[in-house]
Amino acid sequence: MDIEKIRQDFPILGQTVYNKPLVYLDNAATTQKPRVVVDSMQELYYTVNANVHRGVHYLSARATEMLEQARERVASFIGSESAQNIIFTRGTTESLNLIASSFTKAFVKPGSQIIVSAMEHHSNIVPWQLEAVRAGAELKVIPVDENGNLLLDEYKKLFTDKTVLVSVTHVSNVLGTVNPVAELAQIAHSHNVPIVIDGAQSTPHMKIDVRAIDADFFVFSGHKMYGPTGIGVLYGKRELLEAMPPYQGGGEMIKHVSFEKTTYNELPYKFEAGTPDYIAAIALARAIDYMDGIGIDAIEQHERELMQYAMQRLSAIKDIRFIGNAAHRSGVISFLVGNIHPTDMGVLLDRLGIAVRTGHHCAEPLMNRYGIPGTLRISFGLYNTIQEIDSLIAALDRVIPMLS
Ligand code: C6P
Repeated sequence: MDIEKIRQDFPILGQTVYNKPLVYLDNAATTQKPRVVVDSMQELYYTVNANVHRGVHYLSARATEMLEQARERVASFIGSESAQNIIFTRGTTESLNLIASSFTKAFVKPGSQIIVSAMEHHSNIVPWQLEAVRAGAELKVIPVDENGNLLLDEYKKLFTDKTVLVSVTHVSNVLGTVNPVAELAQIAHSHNVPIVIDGAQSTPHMKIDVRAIDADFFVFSGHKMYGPTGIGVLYGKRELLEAMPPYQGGGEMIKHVSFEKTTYNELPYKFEAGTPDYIAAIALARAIDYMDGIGIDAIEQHERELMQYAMQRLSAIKDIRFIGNAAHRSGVISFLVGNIHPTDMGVLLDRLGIAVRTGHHCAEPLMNRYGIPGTLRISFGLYNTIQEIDSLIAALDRVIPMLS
């Protein structure tokens, strides 16, 4: 990978903040966008903008065709059996809310049990709580060990004849743990229970094959993988999506409407009420092309090297405590130093041009599990460099004595 050449594709990375070169290590929150993605959005607005699936005119037909090509592109990117299984949403959060709402209406009864894990993002906890309260269902939680691994034996024990669904993250946004999702799926399926995989933190970093995982649902956000904000994906198995009622009502999701009875459109349109963000969906396909152009394997290898180098340099810091030390990790490193508050460190690092994230990372139950208020988190993208890690270490060497 020619990182210097790649960095030229991301104009934002070339700037200085507080007169310091920007070192962007907050990629798990959102990634920067390459020119091809941003330019494609401008070009689409200038040349093909028209509402999709509605018009008889040239532009509408062209925009519709491009949206459907983008759906095909997303389908092939994650190994979906068909583009009909791909629903465009606003992001991971909306995808999870959609599943929670529609799946619950179809399959959850008073007393039903839904399994999540202790390392979930709030987006994979709160939608289930909202629905569980309404339906009289209960959440059960797979515990994590000290290193940030899911306890598989405990997971197996959580299943009862009331279990209706498992919903777990592929990669933890705090610990970086890559969960054994194919194994989790296989265990769920042995109890005839479907599984949702939150791919928000895996799709930017590794090859995804929803059929190899045998995921019943797989969700992710475009903005975390070099695509635009406001677009996300929900993959679902056909028989489940067919059995679930629509999430929102409105245009496009219907076949016929009368005041007596409405019938619904076929998949995937049944779940896409209203005008979709077709510009962002098409630009997401450009982001996928961009990642594929570099090669997902090359990205994974580069980020692995960054991770190893960062772990080696960070380990030399006195009183550092890593939160998350699983054998299989990706994308993020979370840590604390002595009893310095992570936010204080983050604010001072910012002044030195280093962008990191601090706090609970929308995973408060996980913070409680480790008895900490939050962490300082660095997270990698395909354009980060070894020199940037050196800059981070140099900055930490200045900041830590000031706060100790
Ligand atoms: N995590 C982070 O800095 P949205 O906001 O819908 O694109 O993604 C939500 C989400 C769901 N699951 C996981 C595992 C996530 O990491 C996120 C977003 C960001 O860690 C923002 S809190």
